[in-house]
Amino acid sequence: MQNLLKGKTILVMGVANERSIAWGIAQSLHNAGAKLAFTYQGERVERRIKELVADMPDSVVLPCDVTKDEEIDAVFATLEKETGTLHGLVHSLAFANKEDLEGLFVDTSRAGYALAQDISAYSLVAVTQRARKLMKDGGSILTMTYLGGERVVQGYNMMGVAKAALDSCMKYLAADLGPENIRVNAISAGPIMTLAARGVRDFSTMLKLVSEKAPLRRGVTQEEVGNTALFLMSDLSSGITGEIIHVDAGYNILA
Ligand code: N5H
Repeated sequence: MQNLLKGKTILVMGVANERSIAWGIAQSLHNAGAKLAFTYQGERVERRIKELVADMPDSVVLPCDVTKDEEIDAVFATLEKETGTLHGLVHSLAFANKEDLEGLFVDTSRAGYALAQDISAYSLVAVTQRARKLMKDGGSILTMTYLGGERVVQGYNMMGVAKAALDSCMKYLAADLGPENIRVNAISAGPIMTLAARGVRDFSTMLKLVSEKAPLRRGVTQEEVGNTALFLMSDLSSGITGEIIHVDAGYNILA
C-alpha cells in the first residue's frame, strides 16, 4: 500500500488532536505516499496540529472556519498557488450545541438547528464547490457520517438530522460531479473516543454497549477508518460513488 497515493495531493479538514478520526485518516494517506494539506479551526488546535504534522515536511496547514466563505476561499486560493491540482478531500467535521445533543430533539431551537446544519452538512457543499475547480484530473471526496442519520439513535438528536442532510448532500454532489470523474462518498464509523465525543454525556456507556453487540464484538479504531479512507481516496475504489461504507464492526446490520 506504500505507493497507492503517490503523486496525489489531499486536503484533510477536521484534525483537532491525535485522537481525531481525521488524524487516523491522515496517517493512512501519508503512509500511502500522499502529499497532505490540513485545515484547522482555532488557535489551540493550530498549536496541536503543527506538532502533529512536524514529521510530514511537505504538508500545508491552513486556518478555516467553515461558517465563513472568505476563509474557505482563502484555503483554496492558497492550495491553487502551492499545489495547483487537488486529487482528494476529506471532510471530517461537525458541530451541534451541547444542549441540542441532550434531552429531546423536539426542543431544538431555530438557531441550534441552523448552526448544526451549517457546520455539519452545508460545509460539505461549500468545500466541494471550491475543490471541484482544483480537481482537474478527477478526484475523490469523503465525508464522515453516523448511523444516527439513517435511524433514530437515542441522544444523537440534532446531529442525526444534520447527518441525514449530509448523507443526502453527499449523494446529490456525487450525481453532479460524476461526469467530471469526481467521486463523493461517506464513511459511517462506529463510535470512537475523540475530543468531540468526549464531551458527550454517557458516551463511554454507548461505546461499551455497541462493542458488546456488534457482530465483531468490538469497536473500531481510527486506523480502520483510515484504511477505508485510503481505499476511497485511491483508484482501487474507482467504481464507487454516492456510497455510505459502514466501518462499524457490523453494528448497522442489527435490528
Ligand atoms: C448517540 C451518540 C451520542 C450523542 C451525540 C454525539 C454527537 C457528537 C458529534 C458532535 C460533532 C459533537 C459536538 O458538536 C460537541 C460540541 O457540542 C462540544 N464539543 C466541542 O466543541 C469540542 C471541543 C470540539 C472538538 O467538537 C467539535 N465538534 O468541533 C453518538 C455516538 C454514539 C457516536 C458519535 C460520537 C458520533 C459523532 O457524530 O461523532
